[in-house]
Amino acid sequence: MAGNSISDLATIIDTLDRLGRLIRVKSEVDPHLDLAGVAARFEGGPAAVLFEKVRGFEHPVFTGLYWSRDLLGVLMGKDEGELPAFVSGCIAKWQRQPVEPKVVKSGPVLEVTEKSVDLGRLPVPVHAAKDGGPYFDAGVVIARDPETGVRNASIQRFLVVDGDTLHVNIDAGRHLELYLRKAAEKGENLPLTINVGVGPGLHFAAATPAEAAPPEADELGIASEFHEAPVELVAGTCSAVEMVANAMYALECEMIPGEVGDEGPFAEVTGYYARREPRPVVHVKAIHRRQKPVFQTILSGAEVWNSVGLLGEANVLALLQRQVPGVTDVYFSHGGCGFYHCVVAIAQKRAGWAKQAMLAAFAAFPPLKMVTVVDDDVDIRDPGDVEWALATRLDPTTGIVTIDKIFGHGLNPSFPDYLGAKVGFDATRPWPHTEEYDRASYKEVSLDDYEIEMP
Ligand SMILES: Cc1cc2nc3c(=O)[nH]c(=O)nc-3n(C[C@H](O)[C@H](O)[C@H](O)COP(=O)(O)O)c2cc1C
Ligand SMILES: [Mn+2]
Repeated sequence: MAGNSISDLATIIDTLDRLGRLIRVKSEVDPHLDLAGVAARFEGGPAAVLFEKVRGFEHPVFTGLYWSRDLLGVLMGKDEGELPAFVSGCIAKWQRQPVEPKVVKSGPVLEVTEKSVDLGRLPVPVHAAKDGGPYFDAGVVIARDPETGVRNASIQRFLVVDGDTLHVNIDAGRHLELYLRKAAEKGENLPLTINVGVGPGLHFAAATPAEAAPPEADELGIASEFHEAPVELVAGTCSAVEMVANAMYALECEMIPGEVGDEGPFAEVTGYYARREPRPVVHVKAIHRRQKPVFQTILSGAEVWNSVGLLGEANVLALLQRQVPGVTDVYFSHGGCGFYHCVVAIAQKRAGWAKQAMLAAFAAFPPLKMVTVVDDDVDIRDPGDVEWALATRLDPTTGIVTIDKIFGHGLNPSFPDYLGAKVGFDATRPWPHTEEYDRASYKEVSLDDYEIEMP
């Protein structure tokens, strides 16, 4: 398999184990609620979790690869603060000169093809008490534009309805929604594959927002940048849509435009349940897997904040650095569900640019609801420091911008039917700077120079 150490999930799990970053749950765990309950206890911590024995199933379940930036940084050989710039650098390289995916003859995912399709044999967990059932929520979806044939990658949640049927949640504006509409116009069905158990390169390619990866471009190529080698696919056996050659599992599926069934509720990234509503039906035609697969699942919290959020952050950073002089850093805070609140650091060059930064951030990532702009002496990853800037530098009479009746993210309950209001806070010092706003600080010292008795 071509690619570096982060291009394959089995290798990643071994690496985590070696680095002391893997928690192994040895006891048998019930995939119905208990597995997620145990995982939640480790959410955001320094290690991912492998559930070795899942009640009623042969194969293990893995979670937590994205729930800590520290863990992600260790895996990618970067400091966590360098991640947005690293990610946006990979996307920029792909935008300039894409390394196209390579279709290879075979791969680990084709080691076993199930004789019959039975989703009930896969260890798909039920996460939260009111969830509508077991969910695939970490699979990379590959589809082809029915007009142009261009491939798209995305992640969607899929509710298991029966042995060969899933119901899928496709948010407004997603490329899969566009493809389904185009298939309907042509009177065709839409084939797709769901690839479960891949590395962060493919996961990040799939989570790259539409603003950075337009539908004309095959965004699977983004994974090639992370893998430092062309991403490898294998041909589909049911359609012209490929599968990820080294995924743990790949499902070949088909959607019939117009066909809908109830999907939800699902404990979502917002901390609320997504409502049960009629959404598109997906028919599973074939299931392929490795000989010894590991099923990957994601608790919709920190793992999404650090994937959709990190990718959004990388895109906003790239755009702002092009358009707004002085922008030094961007962070999508976790209190803001990872992608509703963007904090921007700016080394001001002129008055008025903090508000330009707000507008540019909203345009670069439509799910954002709030943008807070601070000077570059504020730690944008520390909510206390951001609050300090708001408390001491924001002029509420001139520094708050609101925009009503604007498109936002439908999962956010304050955007019913994708419509709501947004707010920007200019918490920067007045320009030109005056002494009153200089931050007080103490001398940098080394405690090694002193003999200190601690209690
Ligand atoms: C774990 C995870 C779960 C996600 N679930 C959904 C989902 O259920 N529906 C959806 O439309 N987007 C979901 N997303 C977000 C999209 O995958 C993401 O915005 C992607 O960039 C969309 O791709 P597109 O621009 O090609 O449409 C999820 C992302 C992650 C990381
Ligand atoms: Mn896309």
